[in-house]
Amino acid sequence: MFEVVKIEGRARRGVFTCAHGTVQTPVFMNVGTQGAIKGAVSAHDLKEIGCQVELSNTYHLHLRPGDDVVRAMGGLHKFMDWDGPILTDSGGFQVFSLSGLRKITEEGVTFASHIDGRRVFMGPEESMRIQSNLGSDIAMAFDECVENPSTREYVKPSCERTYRWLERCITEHQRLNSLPGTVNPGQQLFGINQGGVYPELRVWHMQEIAKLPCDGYAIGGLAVGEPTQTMYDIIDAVEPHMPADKPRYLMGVGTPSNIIEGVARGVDFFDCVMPARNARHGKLYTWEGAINIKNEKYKLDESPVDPTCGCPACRSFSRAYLRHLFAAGEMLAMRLAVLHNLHFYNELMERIRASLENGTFEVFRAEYSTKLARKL
Ligand code: PRF
Ligand code: ZN
Repeated sequence: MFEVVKIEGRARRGVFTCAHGTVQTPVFMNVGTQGAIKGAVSAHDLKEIGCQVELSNTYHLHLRPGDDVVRAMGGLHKFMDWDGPILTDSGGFQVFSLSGLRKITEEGVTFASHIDGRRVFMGPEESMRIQSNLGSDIAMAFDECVENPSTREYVKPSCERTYRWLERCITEHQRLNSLPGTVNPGQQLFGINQGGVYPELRVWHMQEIAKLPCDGYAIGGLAVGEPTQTMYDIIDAVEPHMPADKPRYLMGVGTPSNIIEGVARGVDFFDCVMPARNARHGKLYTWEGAINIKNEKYKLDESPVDPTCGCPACRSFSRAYLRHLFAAGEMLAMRLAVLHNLHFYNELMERIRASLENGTFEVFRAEYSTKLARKL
């Protein structure tokens, strides 16, 4: 269930309800690909840094430990001890970005596991069964994410097939939810828009999937090689055709300014590995712009990463100490840095939501969309 409670321009402040609670939107989902956030961060830490939704992956958990194992352990919520909302991606992206040789047919995709090279088949039904075994609150449709730019000759039949895959996902998802003993019978299903960088394919695909009974709609196939402005143009083209009463999710995006610009274009859900990945490389966000904590200039800096930040790292430790941990290759460096960056993203969303409530989102956007892109 989704309710839009405030609108400013095209930006929406909403409340999404699922089997494990309510989600205040716009929201950034924290990516825990394999049931943990990279950088030794557990589900318990996620609570402390203001995370609302945890995101895990069908592809990874199917290959290891196996979705049958997760199901036998009572589902992903119990397995990782996170009782909040979980969204699982379908594998439609990871199969294309991580696995080696792959063969796509109408049935689905045969690919080589990135772990041991073993051949695995995944189609819409397999993806739905895996996500049902994981027991996530939101399952994503099985799609093909093509890299940009791909030719129109490739993209057109691909997004037509992704449409047919969605029809199969819906049928299988409804069947699984009504089986006795299903881990999470309240699981919802989001469809995914594709169509490369071709506005007319994007709009056609969106209009078609909007007629199918999905609980929400995602825009996939962006932030995969196209210029940022092209990404914004595609969102602008697709958004008017997305059902206004359903949540909208921009997959795998992005930087703080991408998120602000996405919200301005009517997007409600985001996810990205970037804040965690940047953290592990020492790139930390502040409200004045990003810093590289490994820089010599922080050697004797007693201030926290961001003086206004309430994260576990900033509450206790100086920039000088974090810089030292990075230089010494301590695992604690990763952990503190990841906690800070994820907290920053969650706070970014909090501030966006507050500005929407006050009717000052455009003021916020004008101040921060470029400021947060600065490198200090
Ligand atoms: N499809 C799926 N997951 C995704 C994407 C997609 O297109 C993207 C693209 N940025 C990220 N994650 N299923
Ligand atoms: Zn902090």
